[in-house]
Amino acid sequence: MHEPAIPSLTGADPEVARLVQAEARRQFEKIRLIASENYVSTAVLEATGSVLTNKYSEGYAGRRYYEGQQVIDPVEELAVARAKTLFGVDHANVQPYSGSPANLAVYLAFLNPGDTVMGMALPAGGHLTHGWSVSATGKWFRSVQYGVAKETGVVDLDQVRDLARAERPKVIFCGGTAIPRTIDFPAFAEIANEVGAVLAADIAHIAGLVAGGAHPSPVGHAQVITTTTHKTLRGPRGAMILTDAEHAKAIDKAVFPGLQGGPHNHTTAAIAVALGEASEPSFGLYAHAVVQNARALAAALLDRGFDLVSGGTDNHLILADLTGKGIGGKPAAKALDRAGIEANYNTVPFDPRKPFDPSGVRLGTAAITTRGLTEDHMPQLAEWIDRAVRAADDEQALDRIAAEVADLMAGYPMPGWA
Ligand code: DSN
Repeated sequence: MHEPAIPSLTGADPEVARLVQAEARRQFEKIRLIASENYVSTAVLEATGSVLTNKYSEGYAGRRYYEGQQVIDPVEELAVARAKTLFGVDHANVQPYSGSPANLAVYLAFLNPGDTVMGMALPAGGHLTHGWSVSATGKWFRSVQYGVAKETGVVDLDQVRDLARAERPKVIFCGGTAIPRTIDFPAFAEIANEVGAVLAADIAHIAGLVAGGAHPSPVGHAQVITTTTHKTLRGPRGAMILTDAEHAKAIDKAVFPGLQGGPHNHTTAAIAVALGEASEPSFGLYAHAVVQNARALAAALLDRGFDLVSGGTDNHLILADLTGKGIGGKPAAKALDRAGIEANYNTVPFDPRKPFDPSGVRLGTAAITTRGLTEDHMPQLAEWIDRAVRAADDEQALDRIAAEVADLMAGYPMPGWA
């Protein structure tokens, strides 16, 4: 049963309640390896579901366009203060609705349409909003894109430097959505300084690892840091922008009134709760365990002949190229899902296949670590993944794996399910 219980919803709208219960059960029974997902605490769920959703509060604390902010102002101030302390930054804006709006605020703050932005190409591991062609950021700005070296699968900083010197971008993005290795923030900062660009570090994937000391921090290197709050940071769906003092005002103006109306105050409260949780010593242990689990899973997959981009991982994320296994990423992800193992198909660098039918799957260990799985479970996970990929057309074999998976996960509690 969903926890907190949902008796009012069940009475008022049994159809929606049934779907919520079904999703809670699904999350409980599966091994969730989608690298951008996690399980929030029951406290975060309660804050998200609170009456704060009823309130409008355009503006910032002490400077709102609506009355009745006696409670909302301290909520937002608390979230801001916790973000500043946790990450050690001068300024935090906790209002962006999610990661893409947070990144758009960087464009609005520091670029005019047609100006040059540089980011990591989507197929190399970047994000749509780092200037990829189909995104507004690639259509309305002059975007130049860097990638990874073919031999190593890791970002080619010489290429980044050469491109930056030639193209003189006003903003450089580092970070992305499918980067299994440590991001070298000091090296990016050196390049950005040389060409006079603002360095924006998008740490959406690794924010929890940074907060927990399991990945180097971009603070002191990137003037602007964007992040979602719901991946390794384990908060509600939302985002933040962290800046130094110099870039604070431009970012605040870009978020509101530049891009957004009223902030989602129930989300702001839940972000504050998650930031409080991430300040506890136990969160540092969690962040390190996420990385240990990813390393152990990568090693077990390599033992089973999987080809991993960059040869492994330094963080929570693994990108497997399934070409050698004779299956595309999409049929593999569908087979894994039927086998109770949730992942997403993903392009790999230099992928000869199309983005909607690419060669890879992306795996992450943030959610299973929250459930309590350890390095000792990773060989078993790799065995199930291998079996599922081999038996992709055999529904009975996949269902047998799903039953084994559900059996294991039944022993590991899930916040949100009782
Ligand atoms: N959808 C996010 C992810 O899965 O990484 C990025 O937008």
